[in-house]
Amino acid sequence: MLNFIDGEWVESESGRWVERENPADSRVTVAKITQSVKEDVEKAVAAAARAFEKWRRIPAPRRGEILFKAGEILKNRREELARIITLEMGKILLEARGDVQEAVDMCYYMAGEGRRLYGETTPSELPDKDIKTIREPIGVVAAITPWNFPIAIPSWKILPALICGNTVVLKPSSYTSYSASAFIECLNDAGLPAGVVNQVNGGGEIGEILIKQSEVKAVSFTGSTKVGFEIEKTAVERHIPFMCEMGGKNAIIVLDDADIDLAVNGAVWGGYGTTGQRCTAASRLIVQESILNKFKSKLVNEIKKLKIGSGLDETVQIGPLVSENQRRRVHDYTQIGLEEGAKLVTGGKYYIEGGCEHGYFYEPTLFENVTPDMRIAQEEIFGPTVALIQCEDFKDALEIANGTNYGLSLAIYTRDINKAAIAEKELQSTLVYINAPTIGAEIHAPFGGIKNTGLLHKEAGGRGGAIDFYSRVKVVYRDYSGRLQRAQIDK
Ligand code: UN1
Repeated sequence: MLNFIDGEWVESESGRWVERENPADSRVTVAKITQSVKEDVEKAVAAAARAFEKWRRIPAPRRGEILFKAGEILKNRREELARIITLEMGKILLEARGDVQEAVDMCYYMAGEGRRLYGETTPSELPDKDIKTIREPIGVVAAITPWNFPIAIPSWKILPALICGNTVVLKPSSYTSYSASAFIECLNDAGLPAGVVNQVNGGGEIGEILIKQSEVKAVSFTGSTKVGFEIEKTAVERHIPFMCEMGGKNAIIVLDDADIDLAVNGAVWGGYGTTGQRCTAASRLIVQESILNKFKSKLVNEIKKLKIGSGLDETVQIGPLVSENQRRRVHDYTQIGLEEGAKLVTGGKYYIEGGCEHGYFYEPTLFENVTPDMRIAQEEIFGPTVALIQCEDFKDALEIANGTNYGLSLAIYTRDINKAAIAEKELQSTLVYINAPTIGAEIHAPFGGIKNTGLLHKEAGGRGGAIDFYSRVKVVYRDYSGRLQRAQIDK
């Protein structure tokens, strides 16, 4: 996979390449990726800075037409792109199609935003004078994206940035450069002018170099809290806006009045969908003690039915983990859970059956007797490991759910409308789900977190979403009185 700089696919000046293997069968190479160096980053940023001067002057509705066309191209190529995602990072085809669909939706939505980049008008306190606000782009935006949504997440960052008139340099995860390139190719085919979007491939050090370039005027990152905090520091030192979406330790609360079968289905989808590799994954199930046994036996029953294997097999529900490192990390947490005194209900092992021996497969894992302070109940694992935590009552459930350093997504299953209403207010996360699992955010509402998950700015649509991050407000005072008028002084 080449870099994409100033409208051209180019090899890095380093001449160095790395191979990306198929996580479902590590003997197979999926892509060869050019490894960038500082010079590549500088060229990409320079191209984006040049392109900005033209792009920002194109009327937003016209920019929107290009994004709309990109949506059409992505939709037409959805199947092919989904296969690339599955091959490269392992998620099952059904979900890979959803990954592409998020980008399609985001194209259409942001295309429409091109006609809705509203400002405000307000009367002045002085006669023959008015006040309006307009939105302006910021400049070159650095987008640093993870591997778990290899097309959706780049789309969340790039499309709103573009509609606002910014230009972008994307540094995708080194595990998913191929999927990212396929997405960038679609944007290019839609007719984006050269330099408006650029892609540099490489590891974390390339992201670091990127955000230190003086022409980079904003950074948007999704990934671990550790890296995100470093990026925030650099952004503050450089005095540029940042939006970091970081770790999560999401939970589903199940109260004794809940529809248990519905909650079990939600727990399986939320906990094991994408093999647990979502920042929104439900890695904690907080269940009221009176229904715990019933809930657990139904849950285990469902977990045992899950088919593990290559994501290309349409009958499979659990694909591999993205890498051997990630599998080791998941397995380390299994050991940690056992050492802490939690009890393994099911899973906890590498999965090497039925042709899976060459991939990074891991059994869907469930722990019980987990106490809220255990590391497996506090730290983000990012794999198919779920902790079952018992709670006494509603109040206890809320306390446990809120008792982590993260605040992305929390869910509650209950048929009591009053409890649902209280939970909506008391749960400490940006996303709250009632009678639905923690995953499945839609693109036209804001997305993000509080606490160590995220700070101020949010992604995606709606008020307080990405448009507010990728544009800034300018206030225009127009005085048509023909005389000097002094605010706060003249009456
Ligand atoms: C992520 O895991 O980083 O709500 C994003 C969801 C998806 C996005 C997940 N729409 O689960």
